[in-house]
Amino acid sequence: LQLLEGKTIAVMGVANRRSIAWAVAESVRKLGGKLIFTYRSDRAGRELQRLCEDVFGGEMPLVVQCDVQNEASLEAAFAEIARVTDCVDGLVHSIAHARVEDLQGEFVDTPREGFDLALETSAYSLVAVSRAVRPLMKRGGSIVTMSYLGAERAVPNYNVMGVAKAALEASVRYLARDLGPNAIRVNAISAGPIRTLAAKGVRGFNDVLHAVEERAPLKRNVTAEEVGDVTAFLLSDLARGVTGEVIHVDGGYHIVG
Ligand code: 0WD
Repeated sequence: LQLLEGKTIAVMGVANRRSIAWAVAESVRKLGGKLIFTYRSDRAGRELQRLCEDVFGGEMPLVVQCDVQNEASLEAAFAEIARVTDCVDGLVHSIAHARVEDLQGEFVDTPREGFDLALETSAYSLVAVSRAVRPLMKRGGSIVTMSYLGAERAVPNYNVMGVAKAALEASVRYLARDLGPNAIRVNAISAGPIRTLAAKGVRGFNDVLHAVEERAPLKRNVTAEEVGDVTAFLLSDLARGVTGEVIHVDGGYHIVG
């Protein structure tokens, strides 16, 4: 089944092989999509280079640096993407950041700088990236971002990131409204907890994993591959009627009391 054949998909946010974004890339590749990657840190860039060499061998995808907190970096990255490909059909935003000290203790203590940083990197970045990719989505397109239950509920320790995810999910709805007339769909996946680099920053993450195993209808945690597959679905024409939506890929955890 080559659901993404003929489509070019830009994937942002691979830090290493455990990243959700890398699992998304694997799903896209299996379904015949052509990939473009963006990364922030030099370390992530080297990791990505290694991962791509393993998987793509001779046919290396375009890999560009893009720090979403830096307007010049964003502009340069999308200018480079525009030089190499005339059309982008999908974009995966798998980016978030907050200071470790703001992901523990009481939310009420979050200082202004920590709040601003989390919201800028994790929520505003989707707005900036959507604006940058819009002119490249000439045949319409699909934008997918990664959220978490902390957007809807006050989850222990998730704190400022929960507020950032709430802003992210609201941004999905407003972006869907703006870009819909251009046949560009915008959706989020609310993923269950997955052991990644970013997850290491959240206090009590193991307890969260255990709670899902115990209480989720599927009685287990989800994998990055499962998130990758639903992302691929949202990127594909099978989801052509879906926009402004948040799909939970969490083993059903959010529905139980
Ligand atoms: O349990 C989890 N792991 C869940 C993650 C559950 C539900 C949602 N998510 C979300 C995260 O909040 C995030 O939005 O999924 C997304 C991807 O997270 P991940 O795969 O868990 O984390 P990781 O592998 O650490 O990738 C996050 C990456 C950063 O890694 P580095 O080490 O380079 O900071 O986000 C990127 C970066 O690649 N990133 C940025 N990229 C560009 N510009 C920036 C930035 N300013 N900041 C962070």
